Amino acid sequence: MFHRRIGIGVVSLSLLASLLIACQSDPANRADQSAALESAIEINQLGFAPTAHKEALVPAGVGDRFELVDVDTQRVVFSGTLSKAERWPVSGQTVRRADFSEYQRPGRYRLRVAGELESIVFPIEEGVYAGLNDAAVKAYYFNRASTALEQSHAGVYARPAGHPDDQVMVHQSAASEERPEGTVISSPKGWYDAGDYNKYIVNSGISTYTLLAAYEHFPQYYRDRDLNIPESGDSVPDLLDEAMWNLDWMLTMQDPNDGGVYHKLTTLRFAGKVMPEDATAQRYVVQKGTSAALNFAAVMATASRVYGDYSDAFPGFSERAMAAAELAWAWAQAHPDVTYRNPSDVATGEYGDQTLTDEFVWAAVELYLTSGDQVYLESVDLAAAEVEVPSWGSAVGQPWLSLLHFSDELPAELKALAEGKVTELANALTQEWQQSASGVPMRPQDFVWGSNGVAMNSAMMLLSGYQLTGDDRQLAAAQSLLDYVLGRNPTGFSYVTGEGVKTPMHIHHRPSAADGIDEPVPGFLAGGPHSGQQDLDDCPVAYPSDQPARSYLDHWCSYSTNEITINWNAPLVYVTGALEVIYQQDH
Ligand code: 9MR
Repeated sequence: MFHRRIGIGVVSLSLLASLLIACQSDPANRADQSAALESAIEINQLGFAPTAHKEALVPAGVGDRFELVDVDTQRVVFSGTLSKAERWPVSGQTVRRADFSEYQRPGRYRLRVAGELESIVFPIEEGVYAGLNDAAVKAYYFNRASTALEQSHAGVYARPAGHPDDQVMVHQSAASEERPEGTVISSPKGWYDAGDYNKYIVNSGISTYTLLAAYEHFPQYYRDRDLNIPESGDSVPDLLDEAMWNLDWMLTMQDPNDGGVYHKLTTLRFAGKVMPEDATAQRYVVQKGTSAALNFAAVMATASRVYGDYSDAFPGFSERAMAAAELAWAWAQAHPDVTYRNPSDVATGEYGDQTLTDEFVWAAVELYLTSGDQVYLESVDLAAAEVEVPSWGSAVGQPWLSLLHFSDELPAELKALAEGKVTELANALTQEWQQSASGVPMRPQDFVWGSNGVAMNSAMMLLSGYQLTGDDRQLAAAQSLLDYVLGRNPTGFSYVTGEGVKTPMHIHHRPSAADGIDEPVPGFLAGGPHSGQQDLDDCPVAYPSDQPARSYLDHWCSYSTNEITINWNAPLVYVTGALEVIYQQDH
C-alpha cells in the first residue's frame, strides 16, 4: 500500500527517528530527545484525502511561512503563513500551525519551513485511510482466542491455537445452585482483550458495539472489504464475520439458568510473556454482575438488528441474540446494583465500573430500537442521561449514536432529544478544537490510561455530529484527532503498529513480544500518553518527559501507555471507515 512505503527515502526523518529510539532508552538523553522533537514538523504520517482539512504543527522560532513541495517535480505548489505561536499546555511546546487545506491536488508532498526544516513525505489522495481501516479490523483476527492463525491469513504472524476454553471452571465467586464451584463449562472463541489473554465482558461491550455501529452506520463501505480472514469470500461482510467470533463467545458467558452474565473469563494471574499456546493456566468464569449483564444486553440487542440481514448465513442468530438480551436485561432489573470488584484470589484486569445508570440507559435504548417496545425506555430517565465521550466504564455516547442513526423513525420528541445531545457534545469538542494551540481537542484530563482511545472516541462523536449538522468544523476537528494519533503529536509516533513512518515497535502485547519477530503484530493502536505514568515502578527506563502528551514509552514495560486493547481499536475502525465514506461524498 502506498502509505506504508512513504518512509523510504526520507533520510532526515529516519535519522531523527533512529536518534529518538536510541535516546528513548537512556534517561541521560532526555534533553537531547526533547531538543530533537522540538525541531520536527509534526504531521499525519499517512496523509490526507484531497478535500480534508489539512494541518501540520511547526515549532515556533523557525520561520513565518511554509511551503508545500511536490516531491515528484520539486516545485513549490502552495505556500502560506504560519499561525501565531502558542503554547500547548499538555506538551509544553510552543507551536505554529501550517494550514494547507485549500490545496487539494493528489500527489506526494513535503512541507518546508524557512528552506531548512522539512516534513516527511506524505500523500494527498483518495482512499488514504482504507488500508489503515482494514488493518485495524484485521487486528481483531490476530487477537482471536481458541484458533490457530494459518499462514495464508496471518503471514509471518501465523501461530498455533491457544486457549481452547472448553474446560473453564466456575469460580467460587460465580457459584450457583445449578453451577456450583468447579463446574466445567465451555466458553471458546472471542478476542483476547489486549496484551493479556483474558476475555472481559464489559470491555467486549463497548468494543463489539462500536464495530457493529461502524457497520450499521456505513454498511456499503464494509460490504466489499476483503481482509483475508478465514471467512473472507462468504456472503457476509468481513467486519461482521470478525465480530461474530466475539459474539459467539459472549453468548456462552450467559448462565442459561438465570440469564445472568459472568463478568469475565480469566486466569487467576496474568500470564508471562509467552505465546497463547504456552499460556495454559486454568481459566475461570467469575462473578455475575449488573454491568456485565447490561453490556451484554446492549450488544446482543444491537447484534440482533445488524445480523437480521444475514439470517441465511447465521440461521436463528438474530432471534437468539434478542432473547439473550432480554434475559440479561431481566437479570439486571432484578439485580440492579451488583457492582464488580476482583475476588481476593483474582489479580487480572478488573473493569470494575461502579456507576451503572449509563449502562441501564444504553441497554434500554438498544432493546427499544430493536424491538420497538417503549417499555424499555420507560424504565430509564433518558432526558437526564449524560452525553459525553464514551469509554469502557461510561456508556454515555453509544445510546445517542444509535438513536441518531434511527432518528427519522423516532417519535418527534425522542428525535429532538438525540439530535440535541449529539450536537451539544460535538459543539463542545469543536470549541476545544478551536481553542487548542495545536488544534487537537485533548484536554489535560484526557491523558488517561488509553488516551488514544479517548482521541478516537471523541472523533467518533464529532463525526456523528457532522453527519447530522454538516458543520465542516466538526469534520475538521475529527480529522485533527486522527492526525494527532497518526503523528501530529509531540512524540512523533504514529501510534498504530505498522502504519506510518515511526510506529511503536515494543507494544505491551504478549504475542508481539514472544513471537521472535521484530515487527509487532500490525494494525493495533497503542494506548498512548498517560500523565499518571502508572507503570513507573515496572519500567527500567525513564519516561522522556512529565508533560501529559509526552508521557509515552515505546517499551514492553509500559503497560499503561503502550498496551493495545480491543476497545481502543474499535473507534479507530469507526473513524477511519467514516472518513473514507465522508470524503468520497462531496461534502
Ligand atoms: O483500560 C483500562 C484502564 O482504564 C484502567 O485504568 C486499567 C487499570 O485497571 O485497566 C485498563 O484495562 C486493562 C484491563 O484491565 C486488562 N487488559 C488490558 C487493559 C488495557 O490496559
